[in-house]
Amino acid sequence: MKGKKSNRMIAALMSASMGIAAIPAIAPAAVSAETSDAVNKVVFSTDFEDEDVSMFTNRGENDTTVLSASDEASVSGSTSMLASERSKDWNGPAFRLDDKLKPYTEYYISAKVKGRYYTNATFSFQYTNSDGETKYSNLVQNLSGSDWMSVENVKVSFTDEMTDVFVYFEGGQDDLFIDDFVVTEAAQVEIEQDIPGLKDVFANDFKVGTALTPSDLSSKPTMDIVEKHFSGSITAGNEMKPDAVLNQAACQTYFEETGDDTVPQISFSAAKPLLNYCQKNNIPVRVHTLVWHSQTPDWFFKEGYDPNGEWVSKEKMLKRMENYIKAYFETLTELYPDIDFYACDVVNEAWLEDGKPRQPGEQGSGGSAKSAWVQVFGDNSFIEPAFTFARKYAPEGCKLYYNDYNEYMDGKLNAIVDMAADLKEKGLIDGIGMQSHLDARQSLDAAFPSVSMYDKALDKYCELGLDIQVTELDATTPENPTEADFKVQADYYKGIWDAIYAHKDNISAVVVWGVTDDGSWRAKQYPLLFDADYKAKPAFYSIVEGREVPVPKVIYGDADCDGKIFLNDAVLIMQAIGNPDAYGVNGTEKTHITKQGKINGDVSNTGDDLTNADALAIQKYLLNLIDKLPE
Ligand code: 9MR
Repeated sequence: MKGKKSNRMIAALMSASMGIAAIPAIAPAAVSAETSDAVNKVVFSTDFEDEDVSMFTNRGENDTTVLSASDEASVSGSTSMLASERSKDWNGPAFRLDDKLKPYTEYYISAKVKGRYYTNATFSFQYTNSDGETKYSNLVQNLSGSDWMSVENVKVSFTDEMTDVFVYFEGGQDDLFIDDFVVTEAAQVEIEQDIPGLKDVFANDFKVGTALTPSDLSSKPTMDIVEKHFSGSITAGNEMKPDAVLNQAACQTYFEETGDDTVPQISFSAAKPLLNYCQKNNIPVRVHTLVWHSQTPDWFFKEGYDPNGEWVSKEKMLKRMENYIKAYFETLTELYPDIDFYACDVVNEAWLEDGKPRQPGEQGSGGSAKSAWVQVFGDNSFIEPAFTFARKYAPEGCKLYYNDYNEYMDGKLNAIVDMAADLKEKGLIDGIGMQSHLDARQSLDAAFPSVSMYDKALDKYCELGLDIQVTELDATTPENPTEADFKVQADYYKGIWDAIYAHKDNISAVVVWGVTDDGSWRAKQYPLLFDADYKAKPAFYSIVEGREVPVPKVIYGDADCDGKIFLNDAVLIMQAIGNPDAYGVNGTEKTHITKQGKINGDVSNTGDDLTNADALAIQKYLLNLIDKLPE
């Protein structure tokens, strides 16, 4: 110890007008350069001048990395941390977060990294989920060069369901030097509470929801926005798609043990954090998606579940499809009996813009348009069995949708309408999912589709007599948007939303594809209603302006809000009193009493809490002992 100055664990306050190159944790996405006036706090910092590397470890198992203080290279002072004797790419210095930091809190991590001669390092994140599985994601890739490289203010956060949460450097096998490692706790952001909740404005019209990925769950402001605006419906952004659900190793093991290769094995471990959230908060879920050409592994269609195997026969694939859909719904409803899985995208994106099926082939081969389903079936004849099996196995109340993008373009639109009319006649389909990935561009004239084109598509789908859901709404600006671009985006959103509203009698849900711009799959084009600072954008205001939050109509006695007064209203009140955890306003049962139900049910001594007298008054009313409610 050379008695040098240490600045570890200083809780110094530091103004956060610094440039934040913020990359969301877990699902590394867009980089946004945000500034904020809020005050951030340094919670851990070391420049290794005290030669203490004890807060870091190697990555365990058989990681051979040895960590030491070194004066061979440094950025500040004369000392850094050296990670030597690395024998695998994945070996490297790691810093544990969950034993020092708080869950559901945003942190920024900065550090400097350098190879002895040259390096191509990656800064990564890992955690263990509630099933004991370890998940990894790359936060910053291509830290390449021979000099010091920086990771700057990389956003990380974690939930209380995650354990053994680490950030670490990896890549190559050469020595790595690390210096100036700083963890900053982001100032707590309060979302705007003085604006109307989107879901409340349209409460009498349709559900309003969004898509989430597990990384959203650890961001408190994101989830505050979800609760206020989007808690009418949640779609998993990726975690309920075939590639997330199908388990290749389990499929192969089942095949080896039974000789049966038609019973695909599935797991919802990726979706669990999201589904746990929906269950806890009583949020209805859209199931997205069962049968799709994309995000579906090729091995699912191959002999022996082997990506290099032969394609299976259509007969075998039909059996796999049935067993997969059966297992999907059975597992889901067994794990989450209380979640309202109210809609399911049974088939996604099967028609091309010219109204033809996709080209046959492996998913990755020659562009994203190819479909292994078409490869095995020869054409789009896999659609009908998919709906047949979904109808057979979906839980009661789960409506079945065909879902697609560019759904307003003639060729595709006509193909969807023809297909849907046929499926409707056979009683197999309930609705159309209009993804609605739109482009506002730089003027209303340039926007694609135009509002009137979108409106006409709505007309066509409505004529089918099926339900419609807007399933993935977003509308892009040009890159590097100006104020004027956001204004165009707002006008465009208003036009589109007005068109949707005009068809509201046929529309049961409108789902926006993400919460804040920086989390969008099209982040560079800022397509959503809230910005990276969690503020409502002009597009948000354009939708709610001129609209009122409807005052719910009180129907005295109608505690279950089904529009009728019946004995089950009295029963629900008694359940809510007797078992509030299950049936109270925040209850876990699907049939718990709602806030409105509580108001409706308060029919004796109005103004007090629900009591047995309320249940009794309803019974007296039903027996004609009193002639009106409240008594
Ligand atoms: O939002 C999803 C994004 O995170 C994935 O990288 C992408 C990969 O296919 O899928 C996105 O969601 C898609 C949705 O499932 C179907 N319609 C198009 C959406 C945007 O690509």
